[in-house]
Amino acid sequence: MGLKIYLNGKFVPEEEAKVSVFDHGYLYGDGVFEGIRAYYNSVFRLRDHIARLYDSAKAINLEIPISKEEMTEVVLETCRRNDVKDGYIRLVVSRGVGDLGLDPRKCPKPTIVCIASSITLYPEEMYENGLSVITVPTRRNGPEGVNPRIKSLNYLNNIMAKIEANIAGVPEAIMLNQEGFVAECTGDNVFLIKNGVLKTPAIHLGILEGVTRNEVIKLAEKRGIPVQETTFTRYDLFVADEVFLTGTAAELIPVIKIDDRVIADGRPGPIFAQLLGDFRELVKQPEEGAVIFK
Ligand code: PXG
Repeated sequence: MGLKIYLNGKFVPEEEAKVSVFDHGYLYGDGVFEGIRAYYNSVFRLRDHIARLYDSAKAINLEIPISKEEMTEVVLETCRRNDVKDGYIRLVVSRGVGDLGLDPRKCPKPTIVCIASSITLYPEEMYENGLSVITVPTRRNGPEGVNPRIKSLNYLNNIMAKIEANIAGVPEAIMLNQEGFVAECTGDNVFLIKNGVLKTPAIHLGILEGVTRNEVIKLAEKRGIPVQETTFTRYDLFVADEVFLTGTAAELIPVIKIDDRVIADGRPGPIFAQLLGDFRELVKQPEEGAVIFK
């Protein structure tokens, strides 16, 4: 595709964008990342993604050697060089090159990569008709280990869940936390609507605090829809009036079947439709400091 990749301060052709096999991002999944969207010539909630990246790095004791302002410019310049006005951006900071031991003190320089490319979306048909999903045996890892709030390069927990979804022939898996409460999907947050109230798992249950999740909560509040960040079980999903998922890649996508239980009448619900409409309007509004081409 001839992309220009940002790699440690330089833009290089994608064929030359190579990282050492001694990078601890490769050897141990030791690093953090962000998946970010650009819409209509502006990067969506860039400030929030940069903040989350630095918070993730802080949590794993990884000092990013450039400032947030410089990182913001890295993202914008990567979009410009690749002429990306609408697309998907992957920002990765790994511990860097070390030796074969896992001690991060052997890695003096973090590796920073930014890729701006296009996005493969779920087919439009899935937004209109909804997804069938399952809950899976693999539980979300708890906050006492690698806290799910850290967007770390170690996604094995989620990949195990994704494999279980693949085996079942469904596009997403809902993961429960260690106590059996609903946590999140492999790459999306979960919402339900019951009797006009919008509910989503609280952060402390062990989930990633999704940028899209937070925007959907604000959009619902703007519409006067009561929102609860709370605790719920599979039962609450089965008997919900509506269920949908949120994420940078998926935006808002409806769920119409979970573990073979049809949700309500099996059609995407009206509150979902309103919120998706609101979200698609929201992404048209450029955020200050996130415009790609001035
Ligand atoms: N939970 C998890 C575990 C995620 O990885 C979300 C929720 C949604 O967060 P945002 O901030 O995007 O609203 C994510 C992020 C993919 C892919 O290719 C998806 C994510 C990350 C990396 C890749 O589908 N989702």
